[in-house]
Amino acid sequence: MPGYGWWKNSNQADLKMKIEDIQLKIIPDSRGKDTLEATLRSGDFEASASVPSGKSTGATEVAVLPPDQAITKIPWLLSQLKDQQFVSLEQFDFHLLTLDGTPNKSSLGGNLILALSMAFARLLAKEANLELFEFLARTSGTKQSLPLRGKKIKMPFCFFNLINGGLHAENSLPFQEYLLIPQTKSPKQNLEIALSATNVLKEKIQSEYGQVNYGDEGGFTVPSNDPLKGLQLLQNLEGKFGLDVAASTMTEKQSIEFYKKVVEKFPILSIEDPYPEEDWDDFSKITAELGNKIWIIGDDLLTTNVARIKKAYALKAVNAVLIKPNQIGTITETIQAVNLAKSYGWKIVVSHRSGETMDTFIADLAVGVGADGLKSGCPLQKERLVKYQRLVEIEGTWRN
Ligand code: 2PG
Ligand code: MG
Repeated sequence: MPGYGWWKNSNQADLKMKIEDIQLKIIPDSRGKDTLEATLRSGDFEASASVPSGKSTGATEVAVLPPDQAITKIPWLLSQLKDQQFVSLEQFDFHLLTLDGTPNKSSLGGNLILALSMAFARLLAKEANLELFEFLARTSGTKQSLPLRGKKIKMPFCFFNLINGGLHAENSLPFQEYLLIPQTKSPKQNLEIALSATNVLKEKIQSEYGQVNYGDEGGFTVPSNDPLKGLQLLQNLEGKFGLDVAASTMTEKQSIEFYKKVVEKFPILSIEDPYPEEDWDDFSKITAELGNKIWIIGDDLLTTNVARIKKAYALKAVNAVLIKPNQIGTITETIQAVNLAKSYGWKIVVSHRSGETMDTFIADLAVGVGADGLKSGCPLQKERLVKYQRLVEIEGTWRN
């Protein structure tokens, strides 16, 4: 741990970083699908990052380049980046956007650009002798948590997706995610609660259905068409509940009356994507009806995109946003989306994707931007667990 004075000595304006090497590897994600891991080197510093991929993707997400094509871009990219001095993450990211030159990052690929952006953030953090979450806090200007060491850090609630449905599970419930959201302020305690909840659920599902199966995010699957079944199974577990309906992937639309009843009957904290992603009117209606009681979270609706977030604010379509760096493709733009949503007073939930890697960047991002939640699937799958464990590590090491 760096000693006293770490803050004063890590003035970002003093940092200058030259990229000397880029390595790009193809690695398998949690579904066994190819994805990218980038490593950047600058002087004595080296940093890596890998990117996830979604299955229930929003139509307005940035383009993804097949990993083998991304590899062919590296010699040219290196020739463009070498010998340039970068003084900030923002400068580096905007340089990549200029090199890409397309509105949806289709030339270099949002996945390649994001892997480089994340790795560069880690390089800058290393050079400044900061933990990644501290670097991200400073970069995003998260005032309430600066300086982070020696003060109480705001930790996000954990959104544990214990029951998987929709596109993430075969022969399963119509809604994509049934989340348990324990309400203690400690990620360590919340993780313990979620892990013991998985034992209870496993027994319940085993005795009711005679077998136990798992979905893409490591949660249980349940062979039922009844959208309420997942919530009934969560009943009596410790914490509030969340739903990700992922309505863009469904054929049938639920009525507002249905959602009102759900909120009356269960301890609901949040409902994500209750309607398909171009259904702005229905989003506005449900936020008017239920927004004073629960979080209406926009995921496919907003795709971490500042223009869509502005539209949602104008239409009062949500009161919370899901933040996924790979929907927009750079960490700088991700932070812009967070800061805009915060200026509207919305809740911020940082999220993984259904195809994940062992990278824990989003845990640092959630703490760094002072998010209200971190959604990272079911802790029974290692790619999900490591992100919750990183929160526990931050809590144990840096929080008073
Ligand atoms: C979601 C995500 C992550 P996907 O809809 O919120 O849980 O799924 O990555 O498949 O878009
Ligand atoms: Mg979603």
